[in-house]
Amino acid sequence: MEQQERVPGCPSEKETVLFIHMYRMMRRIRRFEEVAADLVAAGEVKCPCHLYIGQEAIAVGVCAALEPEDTIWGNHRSHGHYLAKGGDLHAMMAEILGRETGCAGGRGGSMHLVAKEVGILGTVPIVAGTIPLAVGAGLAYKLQGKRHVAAAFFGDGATEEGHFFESVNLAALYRLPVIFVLENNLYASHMHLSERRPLDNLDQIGGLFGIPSIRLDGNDVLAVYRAAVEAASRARTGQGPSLLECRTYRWRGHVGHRWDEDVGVKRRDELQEWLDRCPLARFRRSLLKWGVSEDQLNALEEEVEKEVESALQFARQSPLPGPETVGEYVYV
Ligand SMILES: Cc1ncc(C[n+]2csc(CCOP(=O)(O)OP(=O)(O)O)c2C)c(N)n1
Ligand SMILES: [Mg+2]
Repeated sequence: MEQQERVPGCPSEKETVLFIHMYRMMRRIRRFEEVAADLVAAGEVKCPCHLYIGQEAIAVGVCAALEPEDTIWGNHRSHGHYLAKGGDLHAMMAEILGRETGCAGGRGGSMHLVAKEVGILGTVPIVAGTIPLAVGAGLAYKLQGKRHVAAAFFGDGATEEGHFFESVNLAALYRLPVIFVLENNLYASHMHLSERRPLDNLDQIGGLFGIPSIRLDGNDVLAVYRAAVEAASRARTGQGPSLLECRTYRWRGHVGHRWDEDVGVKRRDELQEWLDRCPLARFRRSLLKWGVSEDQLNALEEEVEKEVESALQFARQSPLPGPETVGEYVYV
């Protein structure tokens, strides 16, 4: 970074290094998703893909606050969670193309990502399905005396499942080291929050169980990061779980590459407003303001572009699982 006069509120050099890394992660997710959208449109990706574009700040903000040994759990829309926690880009590209080299051997597709070596213990499309699993991991850490944290990423729709409440209750009661990351993108499939709930008050859920529960601008990566640092620190010091309601917006359709402008009560009018609140553009502007050079960011973006191209080439050249392996992994 060039020597600049420090303006108040300007991050330290160490923070700037972290923030540039976070921007790279956001950019990697965005670019992966754009390429995945094109592959879906072209029919090259056969599995359903629920794109994370627009929500990048949440995965990146939370994962930047976690340690490598901490674990995360995701849902059907988890490409971003996987990359943010350090999952291998090539292995995810191969997975969505159903290749043997994929992170789940090409058998899981977009909705079943796993990378134990970096703490991604599973993404599962059963809505709310991994929330109790994160609580189970938290219970294990507590019983084993480990200082790890388990984070569950889930959508607003998942709060409509009963076991979400059972999970928060158990984690609160036993003060388990869990972070509940509620990504409120205002939609569950094609229904807006206002068509599903009488009140827009999901941030109050934690209060019912006596745990911190806050509403955040989920498009502000630093707001998410700071809240996650606090939640992780509480978890590690035996103070129990926290719930972060991160407000955001799903840019693309529920599943696939389209924009879904014809669904939901207000989506056609509100989409542009949310595009204008792009979490990447916003963070990029902040980095420039803090003295990071345009050249450095352009170079970083170019590197990410090449990485994603290389992942696609790798995936396309990888073999499909052989028919003789069809019975593998079916029975333990
Ligand atoms: C138990 C269960 N019920 C219904 C579905 C079908 N389904 C898949 S995604 C989804 C909506 C989830 O909405 P939300 O949790 O807000 O996540 P988002 O898609 O907005 O990221 C539904 C109903 C499912 N996969 N699992
Ligand atoms: Mg949702």
